[in-house]
Order: sequence, then C-alpha cells, then structure tokens
Amino acid sequence: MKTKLALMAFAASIFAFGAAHAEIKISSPKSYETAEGMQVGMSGMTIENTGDVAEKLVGATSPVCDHVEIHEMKDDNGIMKMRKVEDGLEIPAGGKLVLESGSYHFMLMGLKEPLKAGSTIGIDVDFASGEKQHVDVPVVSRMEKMDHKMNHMDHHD
Ligand SMILES: [Cu+2]
Repeated sequence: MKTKLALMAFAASIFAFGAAHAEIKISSPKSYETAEGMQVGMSGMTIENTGDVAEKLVGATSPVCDHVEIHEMKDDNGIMKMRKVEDGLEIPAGGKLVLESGSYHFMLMGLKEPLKAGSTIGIDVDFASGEKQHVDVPVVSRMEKMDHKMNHMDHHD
C-alpha cells in the first residue's frame, strides 16, 4: 500500500515537472433551461489550451442525462442542421474552442428531468490525454439568450 502511494506520488511529480503538456482552462459555462418533456438540452463553454502541446476534446458526461454528445450546428442552405462530432475536437497549443448554440456545443441526451433556470448542473469534460475536468454549469433561461442577442448595449451587473 505504502509502495503504491509512493509510486503514485513519483508519477505525479514527473507529470507536473516533466515534459510539455496541455493546460486546459474552462470558462463561461452555460446551459439552457428546457421545457417539461424535452429529452435533450444544450450546453456551451469556452475551452482554452494555454499549454504547449495540442489537446483534444473527446467527450463529456453528466449525471443529469443519459449521455453527452458533441454536436456541430451549421447553416445548410438556410436550414440549421446539427450533426454529431465523432472524432473529437482538437484544441491546438495556445488555441481556444468556443462551444455555444449555433456552433459546436454539448448536447445532453436523454435528460432525466427538465433543466431549470437558476440551477447548476455538473458536466465532466474528457480529453484525449486522459485529463478530466469537472465544470459547474449554471442553467439560464431561454429569454436570457434572446436578451443577449437583442440588447447588446444593455449592461447587466
Ligand atoms: Cu445539438
């Protein structure tokens, strides 16, 4: 047992002071409230790689739904279409990936209950390196989304 702990500490120190690695910072997490009976929810966040090697977003999990998919939303001849991203999304060293509605986003599939504005849900974000980051994601109202688009000059504190 002691040997195992010592080995783990040794491995951790190599990781911390050793070779180049990706450094992931997640900001602006957000999820939108859902109506009663809706099976899916949408979540966005900004994932920044401040490290010196590329990292790849490969997926996420959340206790509020059955599973989480990475989606891409695209304008296809005037029709917004979503498709599932199968191979993950690379975030180059020094790069940034913005997940938001209308672009890449997380789709929460098989919601266990409606997402309520004002509440917070947990999403664990997984990367190809094996890194996992827990994110507390506030649920905002649909109105807030429209507000944001329509009143850019409005200042909210
Ligand atoms: Cu989607």
